[in-house]
Amino acid sequence: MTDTTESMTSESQSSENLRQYLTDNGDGHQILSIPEGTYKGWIPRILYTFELDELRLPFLKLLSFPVGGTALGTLTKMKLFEAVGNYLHRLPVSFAECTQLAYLNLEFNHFTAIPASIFELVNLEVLLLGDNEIEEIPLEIGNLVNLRVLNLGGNCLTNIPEELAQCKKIHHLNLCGKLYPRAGLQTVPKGVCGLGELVDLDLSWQSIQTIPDGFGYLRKLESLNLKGNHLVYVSMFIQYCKKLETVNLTGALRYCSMVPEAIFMLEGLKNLNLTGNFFTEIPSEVCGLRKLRKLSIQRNALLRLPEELFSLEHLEYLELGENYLETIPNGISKLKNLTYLNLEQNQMSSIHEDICNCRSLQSLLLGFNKLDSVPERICQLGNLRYLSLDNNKLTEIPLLMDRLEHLRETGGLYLYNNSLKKPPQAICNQGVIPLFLFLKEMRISAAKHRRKMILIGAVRAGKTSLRNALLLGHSQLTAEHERTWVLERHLWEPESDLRVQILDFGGHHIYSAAHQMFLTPEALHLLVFDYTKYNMDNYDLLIGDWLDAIIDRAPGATIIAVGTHADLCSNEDINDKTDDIIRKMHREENTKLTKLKQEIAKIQMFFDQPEVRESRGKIRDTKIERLQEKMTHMQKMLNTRSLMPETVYAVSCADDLTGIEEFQEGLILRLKDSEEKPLPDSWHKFLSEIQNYPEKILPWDKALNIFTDIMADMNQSMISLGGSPELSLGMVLKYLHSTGEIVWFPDNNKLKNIVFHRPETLIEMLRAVFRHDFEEVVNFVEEHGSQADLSSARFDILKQDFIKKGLMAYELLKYTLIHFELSTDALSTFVSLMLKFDLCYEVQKSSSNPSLVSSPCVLLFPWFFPEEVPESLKTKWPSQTPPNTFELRYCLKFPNKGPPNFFEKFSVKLQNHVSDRINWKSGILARKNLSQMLIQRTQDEDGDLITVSVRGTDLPELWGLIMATRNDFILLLQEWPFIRFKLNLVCTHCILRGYDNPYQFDGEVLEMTVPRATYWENWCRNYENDLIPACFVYRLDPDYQDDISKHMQAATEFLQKSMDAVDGVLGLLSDAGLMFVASHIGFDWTLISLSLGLTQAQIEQIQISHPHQAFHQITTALTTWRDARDVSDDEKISQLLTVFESEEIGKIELADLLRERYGL
Ligand SMILES: Nc1nc2c(ncn2[C@@H]2O[C@H](COP(=O)(O)OP(=O)(O)OP(=O)(O)O)[C@@H](O)[C@H]2O)c(=O)[nH]1
Ligand SMILES: [Mg+2]
Repeated sequence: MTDTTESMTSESQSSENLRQYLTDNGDGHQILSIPEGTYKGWIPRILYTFELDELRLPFLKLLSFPVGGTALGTLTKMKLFEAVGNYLHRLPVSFAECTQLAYLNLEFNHFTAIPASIFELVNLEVLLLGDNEIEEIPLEIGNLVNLRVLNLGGNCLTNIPEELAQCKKIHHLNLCGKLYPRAGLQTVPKGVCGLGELVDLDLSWQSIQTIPDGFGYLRKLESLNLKGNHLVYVSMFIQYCKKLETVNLTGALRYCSMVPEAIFMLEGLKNLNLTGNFFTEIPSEVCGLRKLRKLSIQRNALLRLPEELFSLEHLEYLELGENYLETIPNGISKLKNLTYLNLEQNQMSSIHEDICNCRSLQSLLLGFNKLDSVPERICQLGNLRYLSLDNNKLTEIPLLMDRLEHLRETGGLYLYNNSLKKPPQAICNQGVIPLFLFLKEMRISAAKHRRKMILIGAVRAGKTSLRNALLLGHSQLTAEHERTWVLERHLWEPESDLRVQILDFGGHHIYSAAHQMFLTPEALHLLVFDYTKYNMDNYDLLIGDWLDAIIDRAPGATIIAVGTHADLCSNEDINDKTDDIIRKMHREENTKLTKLKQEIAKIQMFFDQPEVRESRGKIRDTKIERLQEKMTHMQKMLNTRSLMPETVYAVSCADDLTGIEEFQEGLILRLKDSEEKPLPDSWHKFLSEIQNYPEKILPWDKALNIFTDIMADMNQSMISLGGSPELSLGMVLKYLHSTGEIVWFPDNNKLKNIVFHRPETLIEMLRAVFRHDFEEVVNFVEEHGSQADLSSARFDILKQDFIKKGLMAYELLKYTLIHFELSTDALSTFVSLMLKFDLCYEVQKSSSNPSLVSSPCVLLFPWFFPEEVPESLKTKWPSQTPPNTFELRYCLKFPNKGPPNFFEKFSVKLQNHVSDRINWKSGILARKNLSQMLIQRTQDEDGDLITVSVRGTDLPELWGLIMATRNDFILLLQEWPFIRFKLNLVCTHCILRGYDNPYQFDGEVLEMTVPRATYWENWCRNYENDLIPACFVYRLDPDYQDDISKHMQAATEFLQKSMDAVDGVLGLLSDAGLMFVASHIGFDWTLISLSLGLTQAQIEQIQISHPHQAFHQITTALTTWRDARDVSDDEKISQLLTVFESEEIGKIELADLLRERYGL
């Protein structure tokens, strides 16, 4: 009783245990999967009571299954049975009951024969009996007509019955033998040749000698493994196996002297393995395998490779190790898709340069050869992840090896067991990272050519994408939104002895102001444009203006033109555009040359005049001096012309990289066309030392210390340099600046004191200020604020001043650059730098901007003026000239386009003449005393137009403003000597009368003063009957005061006539009215002033303030009188008339005239 209970308990326990491995897949499907090794040699019998669909019993050391009542045969619903890796050698007869079984896996057991019960399982689709000890396949195999997969591999089969052919559905058949003892199939069995659905056939490790004709019946065969057979004959019928993609013949052809011809007829073949045979050659017929991707001929006796091999354009994987190859022939680069090439353990003493064009290569195995060198260009194989060069005879490796970036990540560079000297073997043995660092250092001192290369051109021309193509060797287009911000600097080393510092400028116009800091005549300039954007009308915008910018700043510079986006243009289009560009470049250059020569000849002619020749050098004449200066400047320009490019490189930076290779070759030639200049050891040492200097900016004194220490250390004299340490250092710095390694401006005494030993610092400083997103990015942080003496409230005010008006207070600048930790000196030098290059201007502190009065200095950045026209413009400057007001106006027209940044610079110069400015992007409204000034720029298809207008009652002052601004722009335009412009004075008469199309006088009129004793003329050609005051056309001559009152009389009279003059006292007491009065008064004005009540002291003050300007003195006296009296206007008038009519003054006529004119 107890026994039974116990056994029941243990049974229910083991049943519970077993159930944990039971799963139900949801649709009532029961699966029992007992994990490996759970039981050893047994399984609970309860198992046979389950209703199982699938049963998995792997590696449980099972010897057999029970027979009798509770046996395998009870699991009749079972569809899958797997008992891999046990010790089974038989199955119970009852297993035949499991007729629903479709999948049976008994691999890795001890069966010596296929159990008879299996042949009853006619629903079997997959039968896996691999790795047993089965010798025979009985005829009954033919019963299993539903079989699709049959694995009998790894047994000891001696013969295969023909009945196998009845299993017509088989598509995977494994009949491979064992390495030892070798199985005995001598030919491909007939039963196999009858399986028309066969896709995958493994017959490896048999003793097959023939592939019979019947093999051709296997039309669906894709993969065939015949490894380790003894083939002597392959039927030509194999070519009917058109789907065959993979054939493994490893060691199977040792009895063949040649690869059987039939193999090369397999047109669809993708993988062919011929490893381990004895071939000395690959037949040229290999070219028939047009789709081949993977070819292994490892461990043969190959002596050479046929050219035809390289016609296999799809080849990705080529394994040729352990042969007798002596070289890689030219042509291998035709294998564009090759990613793996193994040539280890051959006899190679050299490899053809052409290997360097196999750009897809990821693994290149060249170990165990006799190589004494590797091509320099191997460093172009940018995709390499594995490169073995160990066990060769290398004495040096290419110094640019570190360009193989991926090797750094994978560490897959092998150089052991060579005789390396450069770099030393010991360094190479240390691994990839130390080696790469060493190479970089070594190149700095070894480079023979150092150049700066500048990429310049319009916004989105393709500069950065071009730079990427050059630097990376493959396409990397920038994204739509990516713009270069100010500029970027990159080191490019296309060859180990050539170091190129690339400066890639952002094309945005705000940044173009910064270009000039970096352009140097020694640099090579790449002028980049986009072919798709070019049309015959925008030459200047895309090319001409940029060409000028280079020539202006870097006279004599080498210029190369590159058009990008060639992938988007037809050849015809490119040719047409190129012709047009070249023609225009040369035409414009020739025009400039002719003009220059003409100008020089003109000045020369002037100098050649006898009287000029006489006086030259004797008396100081500013005109002659100025002309002399001009001529020297022009001669210099003439002598330092850059050669215009003769060609335009058309390139695509997109994936196809069309034209890039040719462009790069041409570019390198140009970059190296100067004399070789290796860096002397001491200079190199100096460069490395300053590059390690920790501060952001290197002061001159510090540089000098470093330099003299090095020279002393190396025991070098400076005689051969400049003599003194200062001069020598100057030479070194100049050279390093011209090669782009550092930035240094020696021409300016203040700037000379700092060296930008890391040019990035300067770039970053410029970027800190010149940022389009200043408003969002620069915010207040307490800690920085206190360092820059800024409170949060003041920061806000100053920031607004900068964003809205372009005014940068010193404190804000300091705050913006706080991260650079600049000393006061360095900061002020940076300011000088920006001033020197016209990036900003210092403004006078003005009471009109009280928030900035306390700043030590204020800078104006016209590039940051707001876009919108101010609201107040309409009221402050009504479209019609107000009554009793003069208006003078001139226009400056640039037929194509104004010079870059001209308006901004002009705007800044204006600072000297006016106050109360309101600035916006395209205009300025300003004031001087009571005169107002409006400057506006407009653009249309005819070009750029700048209009300068002044309004007020003080005509001499208005003329003063006109002349001051005109002189400014004439001075500014000297920077662009070839710019075409037209200057016109707009007819004041037409303006004041409100005529629609005012007449325009030629700008030359501004060079003259008003003719003497001519007050009224009919000069306006639109209205020839109208008499107009002469002083509307020619400026009043400040040196000739006698006439002024007459001219003013004419001017004020004109005002009165042409407008509805304001009558009565108001009219007379207005500025214009008093000017009218003044124009009728002469030298007796002092007497009149005294009579009107001005003191002698006041009169003298007026005389001092306006020396030699009688008219001005009179009007000032009259307005002073008017403004000082605290009586009614009527009383003022009556006082004035009384004085005129007094006996002492005796100007009764004037009094009458005034009465009549103003209706008094
Ligand atoms: N299809 C094609 N697109 C190009 C090519 N070169 C440049 N691009 C595209 O043109 C746009 C501008 O290219 P970038 O290289 O950024 O031009 P950039 O001159 O550096 O522009 P900025 O730095 O803003 O002055 C990007 O969208 C690029 O992807 C080319 O050769 N072919
Ligand atoms: Mg760019």
